[in-house]
Amino acid sequence: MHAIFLAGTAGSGKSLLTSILGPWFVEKGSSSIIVNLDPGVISLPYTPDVDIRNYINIEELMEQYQLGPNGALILSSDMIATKLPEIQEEIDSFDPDYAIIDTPGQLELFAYRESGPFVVKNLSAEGKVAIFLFDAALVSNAANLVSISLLAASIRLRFGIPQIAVLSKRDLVEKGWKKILKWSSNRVELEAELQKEKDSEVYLLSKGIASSLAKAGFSHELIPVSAVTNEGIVELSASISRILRGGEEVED
Ligand SMILES: Nc1nc2c(ncn2[C@@H]2O[C@H](COP(=O)(O)OP(=O)(O)OP(=O)(O)O)[C@@H](O)[C@H]2O)c(=O)[nH]1
Ligand SMILES: [Mg+2]
Repeated sequence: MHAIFLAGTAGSGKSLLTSILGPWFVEKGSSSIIVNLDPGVISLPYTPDVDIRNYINIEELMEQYQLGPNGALILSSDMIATKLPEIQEEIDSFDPDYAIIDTPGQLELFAYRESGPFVVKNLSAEGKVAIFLFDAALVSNAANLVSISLLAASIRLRFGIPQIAVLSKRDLVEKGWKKILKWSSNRVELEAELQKEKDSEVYLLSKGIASSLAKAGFSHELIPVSAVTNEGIVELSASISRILRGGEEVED
């Protein structure tokens, strides 16, 4: 079984992309299941095969520990790791080729407290990869692109597994996505764009971060994807296969 984690800022499109990827793998002849790791989610665009909400109930936590919604979200996030044995057993009972794992909307709770990285590192799977979603709506200017790249690098550090960078909601930036891809793949273009920044501190900081990420070998060549029109899914799945199966691609 290979594990594919979907991560990204709140609302970046993790759940919708999860709902597309699951059936996509099945259509291509692999078995896949969808795992929801978000204890706080109310409605999902898919029916999960494995659901953390069967183990953690936010409303019960609020009542039991007299917590407000934020306190309950933090506690529920910390509890995810304690449920790993049950989640693992459920996933293994399906014996799928791929487990597509949708992570909580509150990236900072999942990634920066101990629980999320524990689950990512300790889930037992043949191969693991994280898809990090760059929300097209958030990276339409160069300084923002750098700042989300920094977040992606930070998530790479926290999870400790290979990462694929996706420009999500590509259909929402019909004209702008090519520009974003150009910045993400060409440092000269990126720096030229950053130079237009009026705030000199923002300019210097983003230029320095972009340069450090490049020096560290952290490349974030973005794959533009739309979970509405399905554009980019073929490229994304090829990239997943390259990482997980060492180049042996899912039949197209
Ligand atoms: N146009 C368009 N809208 C999208 C796309 N992907 C997601 N959306 C919309 O963006 C909103 C958020 O999508 P979700 O899939 O719930 O995002 P998420 O990252 O799971 O959100 P949280 O779990 O709440 O952080 C929804 O209204 C989706 O319909 C896309 O590719 N194109
Ligand atoms: Mg979601």
